[in-house]
Amino acid sequence: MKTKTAIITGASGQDGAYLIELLLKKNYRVVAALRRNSNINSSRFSSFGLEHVTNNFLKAEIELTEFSNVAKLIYDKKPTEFYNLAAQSFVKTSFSQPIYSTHVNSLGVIHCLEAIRNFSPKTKFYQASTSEMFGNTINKRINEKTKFAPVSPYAVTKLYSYHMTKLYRDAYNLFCVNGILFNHESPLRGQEFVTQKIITGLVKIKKNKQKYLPLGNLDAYRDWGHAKDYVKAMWLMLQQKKSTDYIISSGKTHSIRDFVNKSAKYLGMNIVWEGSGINEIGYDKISNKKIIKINKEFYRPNEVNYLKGDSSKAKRILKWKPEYNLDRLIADMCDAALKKY
Ligand code: NAP
Ligand code: G4F
Repeated sequence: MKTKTAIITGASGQDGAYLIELLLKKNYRVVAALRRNSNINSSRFSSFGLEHVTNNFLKAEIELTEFSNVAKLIYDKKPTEFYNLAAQSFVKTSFSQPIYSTHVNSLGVIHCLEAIRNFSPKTKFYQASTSEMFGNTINKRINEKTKFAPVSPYAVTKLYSYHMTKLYRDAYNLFCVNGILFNHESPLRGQEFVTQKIITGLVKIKKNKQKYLPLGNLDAYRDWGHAKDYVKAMWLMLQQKKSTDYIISSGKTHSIRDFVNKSAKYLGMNIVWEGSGINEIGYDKISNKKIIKINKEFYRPNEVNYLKGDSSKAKRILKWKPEYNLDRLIADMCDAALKKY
């Protein structure tokens, strides 16, 4: 059988690392598309023993906002599959850098689609879409038919790309898929995202390397899964006969406060909350120390208060079955942080 080639943009990110590992196990030739200065971040896939380029693991330089970079890579490699994971992915930064976020998350995607249409129309395209596009859907389970109502620049940039991906599928008959993924985390999650920030902070406090953990809105709810499970869904989406869009989620939702309580419990702490709003404080009953403070800086101008997804379609068609629940995810992240610090 002919070796399949996959290009992965955002290869130095959390999902990139897990997807590289998965595809290499499936005997793909993987091209990790990286920015020039992504080298410092290639530590993520180095953690899987991928230090050096081999016949099946190649690296290519890409800046998604440069059409010539994207076009040349697609023209040269004519990949079987193209996973577009690159993005300015931090919602809070999209409020301070909306134009830059649009360049990467919206124009970057049309660069990929145009290059595929012109130079490699048989390439199957995966777009990293997001649950953020739905905005506020209080107490509703979100499925592929739920109305979009984005409330951040990030979500708007991603919604443009969602529609373009669908348009290229419908108008040009290309194999284009939107994976609409809910929050997924792992030991490789970036330090700025709330789950990693909480776990790293609590571990450092436990080891006397940090005094306080400053947080923002504790009452937002997120539907969290493990990145390792979610990249399997990405791959499955591109193995189908027909291209369509899928929601990938755990189907359960928890507040940031729940996540703090559960992580603290796993680490042998017991948080008691006192006060409210900006004056709320978290004490550890075991050490009798004040360890969590609220800081306005971590609030956003607009918030998605509640996310809960319904992955029935992915379970039915892709036979996707996640292995991790929230407790296992927290255990995996805490164990990794305890080892690291
Ligand atoms: P991540 O860890 O933040 O990784 C983002 C990647 O994009 C990094 O490799 C980064 O490279 C690359 N990148 C950023 N700007 C670029 C540019 N201009 N040109 C080329 N590469 C660029 O994100 P992730 O958590 O793995 O998420 C992967 C994708 O899924 C993103 O598109 C994200 O928006 C989307 N998504 C994530 C989640 C989630 O919960 N994780 C949920 C739904 C959707 P550098 O290392 O050089 O910065
Ligand atoms: O971890 P977060 O920064 O993730 P967010 O905003 O939900 O976005 C992530 O998931 C999306 C999918 O739904 C992806 F598309 C996106 O790329 C990214 O991966 O924040 C989660 C929640 C927010 O409600 C935020 O307001 O946690 C709240 N939060 C409270 N304190 C905080 C903090 N978030 C961060 N980052 N830092 C805090 O101190």
